[in-house]
Amino acid sequence: MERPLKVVIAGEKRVGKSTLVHRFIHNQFPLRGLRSTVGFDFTIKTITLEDGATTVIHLFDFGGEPGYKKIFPQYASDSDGLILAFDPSREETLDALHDWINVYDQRVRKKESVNFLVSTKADLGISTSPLKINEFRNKYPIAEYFKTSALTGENTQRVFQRMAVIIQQSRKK
Ligand SMILES: Nc1nc2c(ncn2[C@@H]2O[C@H](COP(=O)(O)OP(=O)(O)OP(=O)(O)O)[C@@H](O)[C@H]2O)c(=O)[nH]1
Ligand SMILES: [Mg+2]
Repeated sequence: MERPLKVVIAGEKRVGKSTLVHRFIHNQFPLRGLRSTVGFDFTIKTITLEDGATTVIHLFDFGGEPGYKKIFPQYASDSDGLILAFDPSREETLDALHDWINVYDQRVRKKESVNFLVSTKADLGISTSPLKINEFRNKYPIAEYFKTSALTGENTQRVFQRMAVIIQQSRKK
């Protein structure tokens, strides 16, 4: 069997990482809200791709507490994919992603991982300036950018589907 795809999700506290994962796994918005993640949560999910093939994803959802940046590289260093999440209603959470990337540094810069930039909470109707997004994308090798909402389900399956497809393509090279 094919090696599972290891995907890591990072970003500041309360941007909605765990809620995005919850929506992806259970197809539901957690009504009571989730607790802040302590360390990281690990989830395994089998997904079916558009061509009917199945693949297993191992998801590591990191808590955004600054102290976790120390443990992040140790667990993230051999991952295939990185999802960088920010909350458009708090633009500083986009700026803070530079820090998360710096911790993850080598794999991103050497293009050893497939990196996505993901904004959350699209249902709030606050968008980030395309200029800022482009600036970020020019600085780092970001394969794709998605606007998501765990509340409405917008793009929540698509992010993970695309991640799986692109990782598989990069493995075949
Ligand atoms: N309106 C709206 N709120 C959201 C959405 N996703 C998450 N939230 C809210 O944002 C808050 C934080 O969500 P979490 O998923 O716990 O955030 P996190 O990034 O995992 O936070 P840490 O584990 O502390 O790093 C919660 O109150 C969620 O209900 C969304 O798509 N829309
Ligand atoms: Mg969390």
